[in-house]
Amino acid sequence: PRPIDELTIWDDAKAMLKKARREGVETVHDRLDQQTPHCKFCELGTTCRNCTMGPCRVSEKRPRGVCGADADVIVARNFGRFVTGGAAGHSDHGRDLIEVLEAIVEGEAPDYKITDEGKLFRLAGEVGIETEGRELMAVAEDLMECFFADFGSRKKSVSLLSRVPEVRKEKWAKLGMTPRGVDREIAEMMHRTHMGCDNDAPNTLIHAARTALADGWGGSMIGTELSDVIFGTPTPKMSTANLAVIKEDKVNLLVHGHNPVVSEMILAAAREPEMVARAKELGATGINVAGLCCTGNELLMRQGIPMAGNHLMTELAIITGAVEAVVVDYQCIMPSLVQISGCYHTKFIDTANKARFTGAIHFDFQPRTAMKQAREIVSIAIEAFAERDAGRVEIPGEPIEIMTGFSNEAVIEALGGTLDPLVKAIADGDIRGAVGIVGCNNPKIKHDSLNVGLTKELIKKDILVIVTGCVTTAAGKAGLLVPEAIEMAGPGLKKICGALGIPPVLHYGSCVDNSRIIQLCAALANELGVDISDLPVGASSPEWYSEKAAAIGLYAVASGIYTHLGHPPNILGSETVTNLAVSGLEDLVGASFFIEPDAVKTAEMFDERIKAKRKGLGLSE
Ligand code: SF4
Ligand code: WCC
Ligand code: FE2
Repeated sequence: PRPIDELTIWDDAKAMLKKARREGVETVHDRLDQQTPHCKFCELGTTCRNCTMGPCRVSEKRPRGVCGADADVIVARNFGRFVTGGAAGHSDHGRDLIEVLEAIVEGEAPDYKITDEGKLFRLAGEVGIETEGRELMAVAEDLMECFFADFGSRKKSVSLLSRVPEVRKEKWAKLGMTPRGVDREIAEMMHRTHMGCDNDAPNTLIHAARTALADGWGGSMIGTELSDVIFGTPTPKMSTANLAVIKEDKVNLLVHGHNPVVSEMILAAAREPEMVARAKELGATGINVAGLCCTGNELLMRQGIPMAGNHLMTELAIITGAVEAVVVDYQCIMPSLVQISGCYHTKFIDTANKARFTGAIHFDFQPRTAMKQAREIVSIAIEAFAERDAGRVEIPGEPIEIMTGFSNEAVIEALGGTLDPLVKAIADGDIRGAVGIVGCNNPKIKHDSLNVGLTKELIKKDILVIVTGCVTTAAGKAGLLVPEAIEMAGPGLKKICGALGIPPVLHYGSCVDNSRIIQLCAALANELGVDISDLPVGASSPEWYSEKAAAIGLYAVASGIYTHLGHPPNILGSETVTNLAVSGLEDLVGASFFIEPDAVKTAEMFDERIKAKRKGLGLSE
């Protein structure tokens, strides 16, 4: 096995990896070793399994599959389906929020309510629903219908494109990139990539971009906005992160996955006095709900609950031996968590019929019965406390302080109600530009080394960083999510963030909340009367692994945002596809991807880009 020091930058992770080796518990790193080297064809994207005349693997020696498809076609199809998997994940999550809104409107969800009524009315106004003098529930019903229709096939474009600058929409229309309906684009990609359909790589990629845009400006954005409506729009607050948020004297319940519909209810149940009383009867001092991955981000942003870890910490959290239950919904949940839970007293509980895990305790979590089910789940966690083996508990380190809760609404409020102060700070060069650093961990990359490394490099250059997803915990553990982190930033950021009392790295939420970032970009572009591609901004996913991250990257690029990936997707087997991704898209949508595994070089690339964009806007470098 590789030395533990090479696997991660964190002490808490190293301590648990040592414990895992001591206790004979297998982790993601061990399995990566078993899987290495990977299949070369698959790495290049030149393998096709789309029909049973194959499977085919193309190379210089055998350049066409049985049907005649070449590497360009095969790579484009594979990448198209890959992105579509991600768009489907985010968007189906968004749909679940519409279904909860529907249940609220129909009076079928007694445990949920509309928390941010103002936001619901604002949203309705944005998509052209009459709000003047109307009842909340009537407007909510119209909004629910409008968003459901965004998933269908009869619209010319998804409704929240109302936020996009006209010039950008014209570009999309010309290219055939306008997202019409979320499910429609997803289904059409499956059609196009069936044998004998779209056999022109650039054409397939244009549709991949359209599908990604349906995610960013459709499914994800609806997910974010309705989560705010139902659970409240985030406001700045303090919390903590790392494995030490797990408490030796408490019942520890970790929520993992993405959908706040489940985790919010779990948290509410865990706060009930009867639940706490039962935990105390069993000798605990209380119940501690902490987060993993994105449902953790959701609860962190809105409720300030602590974050136990990101993607590569999920196995390690259980290895502390102090976790009574892991409650999951869907996405990014390693099935290995079931086996690791089995090595301890930990109960592994799944809650979604569309994401079941063999060996888990299953709940078919429904809006109508949410609180009752949440109580049952929390009770399972509490009772498990009695089974904990104190001799196997090891919780490393001390929790690190973080600041969270930066929705666009909160940011605008902090700025005094308009974007003007932000525009001025950018014009003055105090904030030279902004980069959203988002996404995952990948065991092929030293855990969080690039996530943290790039963030630090950028703020030194007075480039504001916005983080979401699993980069949140990385930035937080590195001490970058507190106001004091301005000491690590350049003079301009130090001045502006210091005056506002905010960190130079802002936590903007979960992965679907990347929609908040593109919304902010669109608002800035509209304010300046330019296209998004004219802004001094960028996006990065340094340690990405998932289909969803690819969808996010592609909707960022298609929206006009220069986007960095720390390692390439499986497209290098086609020069056409690779060239399009890293340069050709620039001519089409005004932005492209760039691939760079080094944090310092990446920061320099962003710096150059931001200089050029500032110059284009007539600003000093
Ligand atoms: Fe092979 Fe073509 Fe079938 Fe793909 S679609 S498996 S390349 S024959
Ligand atoms: Ni979003 Fe990436 Fe984390 Fe999963 S939770 S691992 S997609 S960043
Ligand atoms: Fe393969």
